[in-house]
Amino acid sequence: MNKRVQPAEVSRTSLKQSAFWMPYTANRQFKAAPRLLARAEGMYYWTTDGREILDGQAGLWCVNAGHCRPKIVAAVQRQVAQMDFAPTFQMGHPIAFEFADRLARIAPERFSRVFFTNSGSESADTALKIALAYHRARGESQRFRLIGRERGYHGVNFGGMSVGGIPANRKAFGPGLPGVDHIRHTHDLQKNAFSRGQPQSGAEWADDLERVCTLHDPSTIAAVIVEPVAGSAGVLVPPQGYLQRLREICSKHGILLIFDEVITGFGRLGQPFASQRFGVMPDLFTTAKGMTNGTVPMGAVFVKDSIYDAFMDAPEGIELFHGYTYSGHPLACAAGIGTLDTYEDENLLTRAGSLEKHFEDGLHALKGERHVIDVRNLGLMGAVELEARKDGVGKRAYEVFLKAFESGVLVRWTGDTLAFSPPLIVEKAQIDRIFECIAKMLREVQ
Ligand code: PXG
Ligand code: PLP
Repeated sequence: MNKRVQPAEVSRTSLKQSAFWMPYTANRQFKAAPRLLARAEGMYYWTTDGREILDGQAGLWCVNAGHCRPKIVAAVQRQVAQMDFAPTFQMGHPIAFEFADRLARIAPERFSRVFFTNSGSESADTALKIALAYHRARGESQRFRLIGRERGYHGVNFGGMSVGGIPANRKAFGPGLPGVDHIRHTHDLQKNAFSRGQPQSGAEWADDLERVCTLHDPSTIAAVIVEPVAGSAGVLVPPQGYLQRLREICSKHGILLIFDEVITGFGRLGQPFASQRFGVMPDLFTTAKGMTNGTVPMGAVFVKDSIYDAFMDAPEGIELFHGYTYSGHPLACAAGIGTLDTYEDENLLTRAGSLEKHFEDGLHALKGERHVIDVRNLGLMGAVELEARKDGVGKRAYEVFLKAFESGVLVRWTGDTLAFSPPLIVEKAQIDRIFECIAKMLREVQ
């Protein structure tokens, strides 16, 4: 597997002037000392200088079946040669219908309708718009408010940013959508540090939604959007009973509950979707990432039949004035079908369940290592929170990330939290290697 890769055309010196404005990256720092990946297969990347890197973050939480899987590669190759693009506005192509039907088959019962987008951000904005239009279609257009949660991440477009709750993602971009409010987050180190799986304490934090309902009058609220497990903010696992309570409050007030399953969807928690793992059903849920194994950008919003039906009750004509040029793109659909085939062949959508205990034990063995103030996990999602160093938040975790990469292990860092989400094909020995590497690096950093 460890074939040497020819260095790409970019050299270190030329990158300094490169035209590529990199997303969510310290551009000047990176271009001065780049980390370049050239090839991938299974659990591994190879850098441009031929070093093997164990992928502990499934690309960016998306490569759930591992890299360059044959059925996905072949499906995309076939499709690109057969039909590169076809419109889905007032036109169709069979593969988009086929993929939507395949998706509906693995979704929870009564979620048999799928709206295609091209990313998690577009899924979030699409779900919020469907929620508003649904209420209007039913004569409740006074429901215009959208409620998110502190520390939530719903992508970077204006809707998702507005309901999102990570300060750095919001502060430079003005007031965002009107009519948005936030409920409190569920992170409490004093009560729940080092919880294995769902923390015991904190179901009552869902009652913060009642506070927001009282403040605004619940009949003005269209929807509440939350990640079942918050990913970007550093793997925040919902306390036992929390999501159930959120569901009850939404149902009581006629508010739609949206789960953002962009990370939790497609097997990350040991079931196809988090709603199945928690036994709590939203009204809509958003997906992306693992839907095509990251191969071609795509996302989708799944809606309950009753929501779709409300639109179809309207007089003949376009029922929802929304859609993207690339909604249902043929290459993405081909990648998605190849992905579902791979997940099914290898039972990957439930495999996280069988590895969860091993992953949890390995991760929690980091308790007691220097700087570690919390360890959290569910399914194959895990995080280690470090004490921030005096010279700046995030500096210590960044150093661990750099050192781990130098020694051949790729993990994610966000603030002072290290996050772990290996592809669902990961073997136990590879899980051990990731955590052993992190333990070693924690001993080496200041
Ligand atoms: N919702 C959730 C819950 C996400 O995790 C998005 C929406 C947006 O998806 P797109 O495809 O527009 O990026 C995400 C994406 C990280 C990290 O470092 C997380 C995401 C993306 C990039 C980095 O944790 N999540
Ligand atoms: N901007 C312009 C000028 C357009 O014509 C379109 C689509 O036709 C868009 C933006 C939206 O692009 P997309 O459908 O790829 O999201």
